[in-house]
Amino acid sequence: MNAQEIMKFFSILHFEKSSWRYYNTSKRKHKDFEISPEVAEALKTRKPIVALESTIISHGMPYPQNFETALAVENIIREHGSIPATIAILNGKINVGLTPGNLERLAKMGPQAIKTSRRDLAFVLSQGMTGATTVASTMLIAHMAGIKVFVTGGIGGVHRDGENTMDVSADLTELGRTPVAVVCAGVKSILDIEKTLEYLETQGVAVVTFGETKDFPGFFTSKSGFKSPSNLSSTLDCAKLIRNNKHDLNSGILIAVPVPENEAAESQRIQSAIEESLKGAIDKGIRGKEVTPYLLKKVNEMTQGGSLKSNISLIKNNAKIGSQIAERLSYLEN
Ligand code: PSU
Ligand code: MN
Repeated sequence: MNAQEIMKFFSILHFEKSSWRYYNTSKRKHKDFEISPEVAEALKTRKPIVALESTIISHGMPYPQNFETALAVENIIREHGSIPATIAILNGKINVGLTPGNLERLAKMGPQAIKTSRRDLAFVLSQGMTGATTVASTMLIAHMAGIKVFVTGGIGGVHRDGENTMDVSADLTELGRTPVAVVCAGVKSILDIEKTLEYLETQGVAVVTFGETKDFPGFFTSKSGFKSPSNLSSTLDCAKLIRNNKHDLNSGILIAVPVPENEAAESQRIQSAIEESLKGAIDKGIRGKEVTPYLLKKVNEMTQGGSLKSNISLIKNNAKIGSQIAERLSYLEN
């Protein structure tokens, strides 16, 4: 820190009672913001970094597959040139970059960790709780830490019957307001894919399909039957998109990578499991933040782990592509 930075640091400490303003203005210096040595070093030396969410670990997959996948995904990111930064809230502290021990702790906690979206952040932090971050809150924290690329499996969206329930994931509004590129496998048909794409347009989110086709992927299947506004077929082109977005706009980007054909789940079996689970959710009166985890769990049970297997392969594929995108972006920026 030079003298000017030190002055700024203390003036913020002195005048900013609200820790949120403090995060925004001084980013990495907050006492509740723990950055792992590996990620801190990568930020300092401008190495490519890929953010990862933690709700997928606690609420998206069962133990021990969630732990094994979290470790494997981090390694794939390293193998393809970037540094992984898994984000979570541990005992009221925002952590960027988790130790394997902490990844395991979250994996074992499962839904006992609080599913923490943007709305829940202040509560979880103020109560010193342990929270797993969703796409929305992971984007927000990644942006504060200076990370521009984020890899996950699938994002939240407009739920079926969302026009009546108004159940629209905060992931979509976050994409509209936070300049981070989210690499995912599209949107699951537990959601209304068409309305999700409409809502992303309303929010001004740049949506691209990675590859030769414009079809927006349907998570378990490479095609959802709905079109993306555009497609890009190289990781360098994705990096250029991120670079231009960053210069001119403040909104996010969604890069949808179709599941590799040989890993696609048996679509008929998954589709009927989804329909069945949706009925179950309505009958049981499952609402709000419980809906997505409930459906993921049920679909996995009903396909005897078939959906989980496909889920794991596609997130690994996303990790590879996302790491390459971050690497190309860093090449363009340095
Ligand atoms: N979709 C998945 N797996 C997941 C999620 C969604 O296929 O693990 C998680 C992500 O963390 C996402 C969140 O941000 O669920 C969305 O929840 P909601 O619909 O309540 O916003
Ligand atoms: Mn919701």
